[in-house]
Amino acid sequence: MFQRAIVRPPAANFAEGLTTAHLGAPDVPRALAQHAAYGAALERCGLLVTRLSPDPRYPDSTFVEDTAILTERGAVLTRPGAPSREAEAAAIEPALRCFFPGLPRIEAPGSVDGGDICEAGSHFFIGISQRTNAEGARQLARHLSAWGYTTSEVDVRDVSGILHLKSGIAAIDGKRLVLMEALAEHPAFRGWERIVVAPSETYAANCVRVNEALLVAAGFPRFEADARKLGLEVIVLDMSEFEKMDGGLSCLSLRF
Ligand code: CIR
Repeated sequence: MFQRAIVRPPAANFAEGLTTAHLGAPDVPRALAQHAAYGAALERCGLLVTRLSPDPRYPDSTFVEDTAILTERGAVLTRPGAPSREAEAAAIEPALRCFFPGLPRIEAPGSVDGGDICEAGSHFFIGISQRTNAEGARQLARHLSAWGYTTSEVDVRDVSGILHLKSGIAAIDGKRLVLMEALAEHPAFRGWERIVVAPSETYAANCVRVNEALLVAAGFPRFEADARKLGLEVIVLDMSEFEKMDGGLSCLSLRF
């Protein structure tokens, strides 16, 4: 069960962030409205939501998920892999220290983006991507193993159309995974119950289980129908302005 979340609304210069999406520039007022609805959805799931101030020093800083890995047994501050985002970890550190006094960090030359880390029960899938490198994965695995978690790596560098591992997968719980089609047969997921997302709906694979609810992106009817069979409350959220900046539902919060 999650009790809290940390979010950071987008700053006025959100459109200056990194993107490969070619979907046009985000509309900031609209992004703020979508972000507010997202925060309200987390509250509806029972979470106490901390809203940090927008931080125009880092246009991508609304994607707080990338800055830390939070678990029930401890937390790790990441070292985001994009140079323009590296300092976001230090910027969020004070907000995390209140809850996680022991907060080891990923050290250079390691890099980790939280979007590459998928917690599924007591197992963590660690994506190797353009942002998370082998050294970062090794450091993170060491921390997680010390806390009694198991880990495995999934190299997504050759999977087209995804920035992070979690752009293509999500865990419903410790048995069930949502997977984009290109990852459905990956050996790392053998033995897991798999809900496969149609290629036309890949963006929907980044859904978020929050207590008894599942947050899903609006506009993906096939996945939404599958989600409604899972026995969870399905909360549908418009993510259009964040999708333009390569962001998904999970990126917008740190949940713990
Ligand atoms: C970036 O390229 O870093 C941001 N524009 C998007 C980050 C999305 N984060 C995530 O999927 N965890």
